[in-house]
Amino acid sequence: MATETAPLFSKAGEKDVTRAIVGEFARQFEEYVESDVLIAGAGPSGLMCGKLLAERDYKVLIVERNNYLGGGFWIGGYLMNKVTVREPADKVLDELGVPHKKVSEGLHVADGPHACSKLIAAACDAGVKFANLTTVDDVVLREGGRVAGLVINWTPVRSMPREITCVDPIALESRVVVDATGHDASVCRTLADRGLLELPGCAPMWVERSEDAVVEHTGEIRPGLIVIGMAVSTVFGLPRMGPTFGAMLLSGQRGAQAALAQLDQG
Ligand code: 48F
Repeated sequence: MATETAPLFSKAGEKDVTRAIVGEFARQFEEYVESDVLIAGAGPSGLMCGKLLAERDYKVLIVERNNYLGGGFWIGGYLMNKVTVREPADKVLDELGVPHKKVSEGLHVADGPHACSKLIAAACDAGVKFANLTTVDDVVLREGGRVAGLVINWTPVRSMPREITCVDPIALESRVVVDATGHDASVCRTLADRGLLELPGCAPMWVERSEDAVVEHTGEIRPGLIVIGMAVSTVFGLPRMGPTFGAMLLSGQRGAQAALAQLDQG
């Protein structure tokens, strides 16, 4: 005769699972309708910036159009998952606990999945929250041209025929907005489309110039709007750098300093 063994798992059923997801999602979403910092894009620059601001106890939400976080940091280049950083950004890898190898003078290599997952985990540990599968459509613009929030929609809405989905977006407010959307510079583009900003696009690759230039140009470009990472190249017409990530990490740090200069004023 077969004997019944006690179940391994708790008795929570389907309705409990659904309630847990809906309840927690709605609670967090409502809480983050207003935050200190909204970051568009969860690539290396956005994650780095968010981590540092959340470590200072600021309320940070990163809006990411994909279902996965990390942007281009999983893959080094040409579909190969080794990422490079040039010194001095190897120190950031040390801080994150990412193993890396010095392969030539001033150049370090790490595993993309290891580096990217450590950075995501560090941002989560610091308290950053995420709205993924969510696309930034527009900005909230206030008096004096101050960027005061982001207009967002579910990413799938974009890929559905207009006659089926006429779904209005919703808006989130924040004290500071950061454009970390990479080459697209999606937030800045909403201003450029209205003639409020020039957007020359990035110049051809030149790694020795581009990394320094991106970090130097990182900062506030309009009241309330900070630009970081590859979006800086697009906005200032700087050379691209290809598959090396030191400037993304240091630009994220510099963007966080620019945000703190505003947030710490109270
Ligand atoms: O592209 P991405 O990794 O930007 P980054 O932090 O780093 C750039 C490097 O990966 C690499 C490089 C230099 O090393 O050339 O490209 O500047 O991450 C940008 C993130 O923003 C998301 C996008 O899916 C990606 O994860 N994103 C872009 N547009 C939107 C967006 C949008 N409109 N709404 C939400 N997310």
